[in-house]
Amino acid sequence: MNESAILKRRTGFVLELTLNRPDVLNSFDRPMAKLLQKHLDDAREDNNVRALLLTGAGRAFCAGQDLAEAMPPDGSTPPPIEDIVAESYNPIIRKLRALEKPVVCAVNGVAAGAGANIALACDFVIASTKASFIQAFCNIGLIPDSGGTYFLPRLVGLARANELAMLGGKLPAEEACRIGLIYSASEPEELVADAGALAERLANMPTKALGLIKRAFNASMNNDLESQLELERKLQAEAGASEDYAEGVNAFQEKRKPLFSGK
Ligand code: T3D
Repeated sequence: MNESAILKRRTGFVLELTLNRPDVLNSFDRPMAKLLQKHLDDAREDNNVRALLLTGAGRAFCAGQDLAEAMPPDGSTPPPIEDIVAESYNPIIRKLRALEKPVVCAVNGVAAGAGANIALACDFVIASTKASFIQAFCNIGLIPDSGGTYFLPRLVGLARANELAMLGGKLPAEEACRIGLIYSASEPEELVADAGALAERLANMPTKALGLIKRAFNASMNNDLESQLELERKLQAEAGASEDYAEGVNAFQEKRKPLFSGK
């Protein structure tokens, strides 16, 4: 496994992962997809990681599937497309959504195909005003994968989802922000600082509660109100048993800033 395809850096409680194949706009081949899966597994297990920051090296965030792997130019037999989806992208999306820690995606440049949808599966997407989002799939005769058909209509409604998925155009970051597809847009020279500050802020919040919020929102996509109320009752019991809940209330009563441990 070529470990340099994703760079890893820890600052405080934030783990930063940088997609690092800039010559091919950080597109994913299978080893790189497996490496991201491994880093997500490690992040889940490491109690000192309380927020994840995902970004890309060079001028792009990620151009999705490496098309040279999907259809080798030398004419050799490509891996079955359904295997690529099942082994590369579906596990990444599942792991991102199941990770009970906040994930910030700093989209530094174009995010296309699976690259766009991996970003949208993160909890906060903050993009450079020079970045854009392209559901590039239909431009090459494919359908959105990596959760695109799930998240797009939920995030922006069917009309805009149809536009993005069926016309495959370039959506600039500020427009993506305006329609509610992403959290915010930053000037290019401010993106690193803005995304880092957001990740650091999240990493010092009550991690357990943030994780439970994520679990509740994941479930709410498919639940009716009654099921969701019941789930909230159970998850609130979990949150209420955390050390951070005790600290939060104590700090309030003592009129000081809380110091959350993530436990
Ligand atoms: O098996 C399966 O396919 C199933 C899985 C599907 C998941 C998917 O993600 S399907 C969608 C795959 N992605 C795309 O179709 C996007 C393809 N790329 C583009 O449309 C454009 O590159 C961009 C709009 C993203 C950026 O355009 P631009 O003009 O800024 O850059 P460029 O010149 O097109 O690309 C720069 C280099 O990156 C170029 O290489 P070169 O000529 O300098 O040697 C280009 O070939 C390479 N590159 C860009 N995207 C990919 C790629 N190489 C491999 N795979 C890519 N996806």
